[in-house]
Amino acid sequence: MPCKAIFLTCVWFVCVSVRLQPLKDESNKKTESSNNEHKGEEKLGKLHFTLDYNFTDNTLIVGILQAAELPAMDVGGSSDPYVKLYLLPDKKKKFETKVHRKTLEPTFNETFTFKVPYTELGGKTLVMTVYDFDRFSKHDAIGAVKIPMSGVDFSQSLQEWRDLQKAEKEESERLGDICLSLRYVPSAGKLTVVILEAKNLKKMDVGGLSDPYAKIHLMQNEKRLKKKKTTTKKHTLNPYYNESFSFEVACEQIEKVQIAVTVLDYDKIGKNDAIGKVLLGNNSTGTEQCHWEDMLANPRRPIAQWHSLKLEDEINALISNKK
Ligand SMILES: *[C@@H]1O[C@H](CO)[C@@H](O)[C@H](O)[C@H]1NC(C)=O
Ligand SMILES: *[C@@H]1O[C@H](CO)[C@@H](O)[C@H](O)[C@H]1NC(C)=O
Ligand SMILES: *[C@@H]1O[C@H](CO)[C@@H](O)[C@H](O)[C@H]1NC(C)=O
Ligand SMILES: *[C@@H]1O[C@H](CO)[C@@H](O)[C@H](O)[C@H]1NC(C)=O
Ligand SMILES: *[C@@H]1O[C@H](CO)[C@@H](O)[C@H](O)[C@H]1NC(C)=O
Ligand SMILES: [Ca+2]
Ligand SMILES: [Ca+2]
Repeated sequence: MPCKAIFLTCVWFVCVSVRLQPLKDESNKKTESSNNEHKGEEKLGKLHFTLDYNFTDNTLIVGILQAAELPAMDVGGSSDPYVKLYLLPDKKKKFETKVHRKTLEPTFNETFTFKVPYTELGGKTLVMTVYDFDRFSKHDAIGAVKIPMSGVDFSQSLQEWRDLQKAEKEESERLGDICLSLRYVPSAGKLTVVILEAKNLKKMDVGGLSDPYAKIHLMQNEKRLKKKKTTTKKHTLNPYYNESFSFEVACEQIEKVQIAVTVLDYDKIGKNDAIGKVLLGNNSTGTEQCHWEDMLANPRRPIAQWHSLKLEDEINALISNKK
């Protein structure tokens, strides 16, 4: 491992170590209180949602209204909740709400639409998971509500509060995480992307490793304007890059552009496979949107953040839901 003495990655380590201590205390407290109740049930808060089925255009409409009594996941006694939802067994088509900063009682008030024939609906399970957003580490799942569609009466619309249950471990299909920093200098019209590092990348090669590199596209209206790429790191799932790329983006243009970062596995023979992607900027969603907004709100300052890599169709589904 190379020395990671640069400022940006330092911030990450500091934050994580500051976070871990109080979190431990918190979980100790939780165990005590649940022992006292002698129910063995953790209080994870609750979620208010609606369910409707539109028989004309065969869509399941899920309204994520609000959450309440969420546990504090961060130092300072708060959380930054957002909700991810999908219809099992299809995990590729996922939706997510906006992140709400520093609150245990978020009002989301967003609706999401799954296209699914009524005859197939019975075999599916709606999963709504509340996460705590964290800039410098993996996001913690607070809890989830799972609803088998076979048990729902769709002759009328359903509106309900449900207690969050302990969420299952992150799906095994994880593609990995990438840490990058964004910096925008409006006066110079300069956008700088630093690809810092990636970790826990998916194994793409027979030997159980990958040869990752990242491609960075500046895009507008789905058109690629500029392309850059990092060096390739051989035989690793945790590459360290610290490579910087600058793009000229005028002030009037910055609200309209996107940065797509794709991590690929280099192969000597054949096509290089994409491992996963993140999309920042116009039309981005969830934590990516959060990062971009922070960059715009802090001109001249590099803002680093971890992101989970996503599949191309997952991103497209998230975007098409936003329009
Ligand atoms: C990361 O890149 C910056 C800018 O090029 C450089 O100043 C710094 O020394 C690098 N850090 C490491 C650990 O390579
Ligand atoms: C179902 O969808 C159709 C087509 O989008 C729309 O016209 C209709 O109002 C919807 N029905 C309900 C009950 O929302
Ligand atoms: C939720 O959204 C609807 C429609 O966009 C709006 O009419 C309503 O006022 C919103 N409610 C809250 C509590 O924000
Ligand atoms: C944003 O999404 C809309 C609808 O999907 C699309 O028409 C538009 O081109 C997108 N904007 C950019 C900058 O990609
Ligand atoms: C994204 O770009 C479209 C036009 O391409 C614009 O209508 C929309 O407001 C932009 N969205 C944001 C969040 O800036
Ligand atoms: Ca947080
Ligand atoms: Ca390879």
